[in-house]
Amino acid sequence: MTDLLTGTETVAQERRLVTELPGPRSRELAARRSAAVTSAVGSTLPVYVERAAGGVIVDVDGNSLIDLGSGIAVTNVGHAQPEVVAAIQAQAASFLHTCFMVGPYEGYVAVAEELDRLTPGDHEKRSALFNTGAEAVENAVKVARVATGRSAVVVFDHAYHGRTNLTMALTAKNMPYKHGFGPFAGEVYRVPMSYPFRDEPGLTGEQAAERAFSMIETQIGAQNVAAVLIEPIQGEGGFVVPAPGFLPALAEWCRRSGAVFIADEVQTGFCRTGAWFASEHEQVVPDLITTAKGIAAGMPLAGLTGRAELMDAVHTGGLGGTYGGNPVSCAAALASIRVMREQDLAGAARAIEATMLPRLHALAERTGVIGDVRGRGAMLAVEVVKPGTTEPDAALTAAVNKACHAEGVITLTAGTFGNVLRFLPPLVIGQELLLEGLDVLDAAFDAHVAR
Ligand code: PLZ
Repeated sequence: MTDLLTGTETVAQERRLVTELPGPRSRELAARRSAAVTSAVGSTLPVYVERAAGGVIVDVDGNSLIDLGSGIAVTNVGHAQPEVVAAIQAQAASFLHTCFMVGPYEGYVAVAEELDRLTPGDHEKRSALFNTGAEAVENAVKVARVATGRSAVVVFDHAYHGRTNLTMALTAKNMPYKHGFGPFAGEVYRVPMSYPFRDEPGLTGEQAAERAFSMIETQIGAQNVAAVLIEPIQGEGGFVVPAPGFLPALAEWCRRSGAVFIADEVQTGFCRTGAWFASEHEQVVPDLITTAKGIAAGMPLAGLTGRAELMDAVHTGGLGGTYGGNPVSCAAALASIRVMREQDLAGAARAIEATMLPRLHALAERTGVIGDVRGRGAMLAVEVVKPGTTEPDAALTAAVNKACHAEGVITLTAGTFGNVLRFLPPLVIGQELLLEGLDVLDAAFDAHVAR
């Protein structure tokens, strides 16, 4: 079937396995790949993609897989969303690139207007656009340093902010992100995160924040801190939701200390957690906010948005890049944002939570190997442990993950200890498809948990 609007093939929203996984065409491509592509880049799935739409990915052998990963929280509006595809096609037919620093265009301005409007807080804001989440984070640090005249950046245990040199320094986990790649950028200080499942029981968000402040004040000095940078819900670190009160306390400490509070919403942004941005769940208003991933449905685009006086503290020409805010990416972003608004995808994320949470809790109850079920909206996870303990079980996590893939359901892992299974379905996924994905997950646990 061909979609009349875009000319793209539509894809049946179903799980259908017609070969073993990987099938023969995928195996052929895997052989070509290993002769051509460095083994330093890995892939989660054993199959190669031919097309995708909505909540389904079809591989080169004709197998149809349920996507509970969204290309790591990117295709929030669904794969190949027709209005987004049409916007990309129309922009591609007009012009592909001029470089905004050379020949400016409306799309960039319109995306900045949307970001200024949609991000938390009704203060005067300005935005700049980049290509990747890591680039947005790097630029947030640049802005904070110029605006404060200070250099120290505070980050948290389990944080993930990217793979460039500065963002590797900001990222917590050694393997695979940092190992052997140092020396890393300086003036980065790590303090304890609020991690309710692993903190002493009963530790409140405010107490966890105090623990961080005392470390900042003794080891760095509040007057040296340019920025406190945090993911409101940690992504790669394992969907860690800090205890209530933690984020507001950090924001308040920054206000008192003259430091910039930066929310990295690269993974949590754009309706993923049931709100436009995860900071909203605790009415936190960041000074700067980084966005990427879900902003443009798969086209490379990232944003940095914040208080006008901070963003404009940088000298003209101080921020930029050849491709930042590419016109095709901007067209994709504007169409995606329109779809999110018109289809209330924040509400869709909350509906996904309402479907999934009881299922995940029942799974935990039945299997005894899930120590924690957590997340918000369509950003949910289970932390897999040895029964009755908090001891991570990365081997079981990997086995269940692989079993899901073999049955045509795309799941992802995360976590400092590799023991978190995370779920990031496209927000438009159909209820039946989602339930079928959960059935497969149940069966994968049952097959691997000893009784
Ligand atoms: N900040 C919060 O989640 C990207 C990375 C996967 P880029 N997360 C997925 C991997 O193994 O590389 C991410 C994020 C948060 C920043 C980033 C970086 O975004 O667009 O990958 O640079």
